[in-house]
Amino acid sequence: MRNFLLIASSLSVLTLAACQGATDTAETQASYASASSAAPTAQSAKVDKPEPKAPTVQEAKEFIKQAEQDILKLAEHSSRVYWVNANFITDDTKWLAEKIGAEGAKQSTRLANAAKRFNDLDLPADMARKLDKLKRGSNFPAPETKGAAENLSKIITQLDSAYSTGKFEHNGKTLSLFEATDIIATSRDPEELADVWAGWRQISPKMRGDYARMVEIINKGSAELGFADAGALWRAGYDMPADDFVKEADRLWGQVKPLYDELHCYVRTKLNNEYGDEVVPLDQPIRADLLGNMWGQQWGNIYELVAPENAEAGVDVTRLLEANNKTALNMVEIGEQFFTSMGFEDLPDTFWKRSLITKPQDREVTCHASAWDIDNEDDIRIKMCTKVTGEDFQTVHHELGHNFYQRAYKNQSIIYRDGANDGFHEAIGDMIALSITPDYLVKIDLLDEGDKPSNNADLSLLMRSALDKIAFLPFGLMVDQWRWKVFSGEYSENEYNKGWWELRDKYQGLRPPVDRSEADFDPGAKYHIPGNTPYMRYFLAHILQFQFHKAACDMSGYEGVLHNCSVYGNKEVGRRFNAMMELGSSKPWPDALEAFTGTRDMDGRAIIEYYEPLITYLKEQNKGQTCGW
Ligand code: X8Z
Ligand code: ZN
Repeated sequence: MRNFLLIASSLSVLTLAACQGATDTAETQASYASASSAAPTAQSAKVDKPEPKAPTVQEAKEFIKQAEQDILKLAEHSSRVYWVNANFITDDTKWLAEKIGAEGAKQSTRLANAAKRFNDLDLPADMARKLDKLKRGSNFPAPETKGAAENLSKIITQLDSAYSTGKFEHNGKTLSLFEATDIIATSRDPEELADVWAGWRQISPKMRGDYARMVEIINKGSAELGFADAGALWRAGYDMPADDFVKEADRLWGQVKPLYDELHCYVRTKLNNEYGDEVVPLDQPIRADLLGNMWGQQWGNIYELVAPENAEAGVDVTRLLEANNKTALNMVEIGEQFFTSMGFEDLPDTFWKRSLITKPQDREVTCHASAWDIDNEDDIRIKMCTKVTGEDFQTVHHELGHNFYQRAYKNQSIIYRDGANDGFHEAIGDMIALSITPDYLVKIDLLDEGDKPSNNADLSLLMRSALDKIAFLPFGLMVDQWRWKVFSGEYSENEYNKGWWELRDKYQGLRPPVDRSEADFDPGAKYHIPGNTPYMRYFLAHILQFQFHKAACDMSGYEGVLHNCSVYGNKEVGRRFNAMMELGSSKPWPDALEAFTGTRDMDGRAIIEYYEPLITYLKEQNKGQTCGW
């Protein structure tokens, strides 16, 4: 399933994408044989019923070895199928993706169930960890019922392509998300914004029935794996009890929520100045279409509307890229150069030959950016419909982070070729992008020394960055709050949209620009819902990347303020970063975190330190305002 390859790296991804059909591999025969045709004991012979022999450590070892081989074998095949499907969406490539997805689903279910056989064995920690990962199956597990894997795979393929090929009419023109995104980013006409915002959401009502059926199937699959529902399965992937993870996410949100509240208050006031009381009433959630992003998840595109008054202008990376005639390809080259400056090896030639870097004109592709590891060796690639903008410059670094991580852990067992937790995978490239400071831009000749802003521009730089990173936090949190409630049945099929807006209101303080009802399915208009990618990872990544950045700056001996630190060219930081990355998921994530940062806890204090001057400024500006919604 394409979704499983979004970053082609999470184990669940690989087990589903990679696990081969349940029927006839040598491993299946071996494991079932030993379970069912063991020599009967004297007692069992009497009742003519063989008693299963208790499995041994040696058998567990052989089972794991065979599972690793099976996973690897299917991983490469399915990656190639998904790659072709995502790069040429046609009925035929959908058919191929459906088939291979079903095989993957069946194999991951088979391995998960077979691994349970060793539950009562006292095993070395590493073997127990591998079995535990196998027993969690995939994030979208199919039950063993005949035909379930095929049904699930068909729905997942269909949802993904419905999103990726979605189009709507606006002012007599047919728009895809690619064009609609630009209008939302640049238009300041509330009517036009509302129209395009609602237009894009016409693509998703037809997904609702499929989505509900998918929830039913994966809940059943999760129950067979021993989880209350698919949400419980997802929450179990963090080296701690699932309930503790919920508390952990709440704790982190509690650390950063005060920042978001200040930013929300400030931005609402500025938007009120621009659009007036009717469009932006000061005691209401903010209209979601006014924030420069189709989902109101990153607000950097409205920087001009909210720029701090009297502060020196910062750096506009879009303008710099344009002024220097940089192409999308150049942006990727610059991103690669950052990693190599830290001691990472060049990307392979195949990366440049096989990646998709700009949107093709002649066919349907999945434009949502992704990074791929095709052969679990060195055939790494990105797929992006890159625009020459500061926003996509960030995304390029984000995607390359996935690729460099994949390469760093390639010598681990296939079961461990994954992030320490999924938040780590999303944080690597973002951490690098935090080093794109004015000094760095001068070093790589994108910015003239004479145009470099002075320290008085810090506020502008921080505001631009906070509009993306702080604004993102509650969105990063609410997407899976919604899914968890859908999976648990708290939101039933006829409450999907109501539930979505309940959480958009609660966490983000946003409201829709036009009336919504259950005739809409707004969650389906966000890639990761039809694309079936868990989302909590991005919330965690937004905490972790600042922790990584602080640790990197500390170890480089840097002494200034965090937001001006760049670790460009620092080989020692690269070496230590790699030491964390090459672990993959072979150790519990606190071990990996400790290897790089020296601490075992995720912690929101680094992000607060980073934005410190901005927080002071926002608090001053918000004085006398009634904040909240
Ligand atoms: O989906 C992504 C990446 C691919 S893993 C482009 N991101 C999230 C999103 O676009 O919603 C990165 C930031 C959040
Ligand atoms: Zn990513």
